[in-house]
Amino acid sequence: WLIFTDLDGTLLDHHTYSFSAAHDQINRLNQLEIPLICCTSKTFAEVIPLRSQLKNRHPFIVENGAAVYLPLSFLPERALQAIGGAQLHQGFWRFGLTENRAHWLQCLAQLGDRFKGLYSTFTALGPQGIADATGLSLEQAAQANQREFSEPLLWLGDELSKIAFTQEMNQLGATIVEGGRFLHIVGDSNKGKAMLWLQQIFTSKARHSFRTIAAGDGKNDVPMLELADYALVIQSSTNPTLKLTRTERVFYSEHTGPKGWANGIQTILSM
Ligand code: 2M8
Ligand code: MG
Ligand code: MG
Repeated sequence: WLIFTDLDGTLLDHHTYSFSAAHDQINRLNQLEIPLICCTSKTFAEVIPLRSQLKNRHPFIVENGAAVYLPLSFLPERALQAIGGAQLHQGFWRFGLTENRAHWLQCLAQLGDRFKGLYSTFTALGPQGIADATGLSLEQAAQANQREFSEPLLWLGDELSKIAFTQEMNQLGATIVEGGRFLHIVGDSNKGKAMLWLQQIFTSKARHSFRTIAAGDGKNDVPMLELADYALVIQSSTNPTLKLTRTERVFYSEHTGPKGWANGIQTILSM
């Protein structure tokens, strides 16, 4: 098994960011040596402290699939060279799968004043603004703002102008992904593509295939929920429950956040 999990609203409570209700299930996965792979909108700087709280040593995916990080010892030098594109980043190998943050900020700048006042970017909000919008501490908000490959923004306008904005950004090569609170400007990457990319690395390393579970609660999780062998859709406390195209091997959690996650993972693993 490989388990790919979203964090906010899935493994972490949407409001408190606590994973205590999933604590026992996380320990069970560690005992069973089932890799728990964080696949999140969060940044590298946010995942590092969370990973140590979770006692997690596995690779992880950040910024909605824009980059994959591997621990330095995860692959031998030869395998890294065969893949290509690895960059050393603060004690990890980073694989960027899309353009960087500066590129997406340039695209926004190209729109000029047309959507002025209808959104506020993370860059404009700054740590205090991000903390106010999310309930994160100032320190955590600063980590959320250390983005490498994407730019989240708070949409302040109506639905129609959001559609127009999305179309214009699409024409510039950007994709607009909805998270729990924010719109994320990303490239051609998503959580599903990054999951398959990393699954392939695990498969070549182990020389056997894995059954995969993806768990998530938001629209940004749909690509991985559609592609994994088993999908665990977590009930959201703020948005309508996701609808997937697939009907086979999909589980809908009975509870929101980490409680729903823990029960759902247990159900799937015991099948
Ligand atoms: C943002 O991500 C969530 C994910 O659903 C959202 O869009 O609401 C990201 O900026 C992330 O870095 C941050 O930690 C999170 C905080 O709620 O918001
Ligand atoms: Mg989520
Ligand atoms: Mg997320």
